[in-house]
Amino acid sequence: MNINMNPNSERHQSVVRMPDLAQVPEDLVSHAMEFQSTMMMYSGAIRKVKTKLEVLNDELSVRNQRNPIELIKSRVKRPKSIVEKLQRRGYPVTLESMKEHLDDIAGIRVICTFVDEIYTVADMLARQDDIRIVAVKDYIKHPKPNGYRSYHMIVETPVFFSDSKKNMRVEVQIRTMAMDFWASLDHQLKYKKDIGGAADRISRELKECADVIADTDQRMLEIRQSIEAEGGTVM
Ligand code: 0O2
Repeated sequence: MNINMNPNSERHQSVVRMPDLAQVPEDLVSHAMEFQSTMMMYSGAIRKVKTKLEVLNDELSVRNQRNPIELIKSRVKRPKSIVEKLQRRGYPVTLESMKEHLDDIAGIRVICTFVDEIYTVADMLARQDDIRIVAVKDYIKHPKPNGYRSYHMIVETPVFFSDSKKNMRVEVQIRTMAMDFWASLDHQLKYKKDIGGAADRISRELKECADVIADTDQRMLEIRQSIEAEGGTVM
């Protein structure tokens, strides 16, 4: 592509011309601000639930001499993903519709070392009195047909702002490192559209890998339990 770098040329001006903000319709500006403020609330909810998980991790690591949580990742869903998900499900693409229909705008992913710790962390979070469990999907006991494994909770918790208290929903996905490795690759591969006739074979291979990973997770847990039964500790 040939781009004219002369700043005085008409072509250059057309490339760099910025929108005149005074011309941007007022309702667009107010919608943008409303969207930004809603996203700020979801960020607040993430921070609150993430802190709870960090405190639990600290407590468990003192008690068991081991960190059950390897890593906590979080994100607010990107506007493009929000629009795509609403459209895919046939909902209107509005802020109200997003708040009503999507429970994973605020997302936290907790990576545990061993499978049993997933349930320990989930139970401890669920028992807190300012956490309401909206839904649970146990894709570990009931893996998806493609092999996806993870423990999903939608939780609702009050978050306090300057002049209001809002009950905010957060999706918490809890999984082992091995499950996370598999899910990340699976997610990336979903965007590779040009695999054509290899799609069936790749899905089959991914499913086989998911099963091997689940078996390895189980065996690692059993090894840890054998060490503990002998009076040892796993750091
Ligand atoms: P992204 O880009 O990760 O945010 P539901 O709420 O029950 O109507 P939903 O939202 O599909 O339906 O719920 P589900 O099944 O609990 O899945 C929610 C999220 O789990 C997905 O979000 C993914 O993050 C993850 N997930 C579910 N299934 C798979 C899978 O087969 N492979 C991988 N890699 N991840 C999966 P999004 O919005 O689909 O995507």
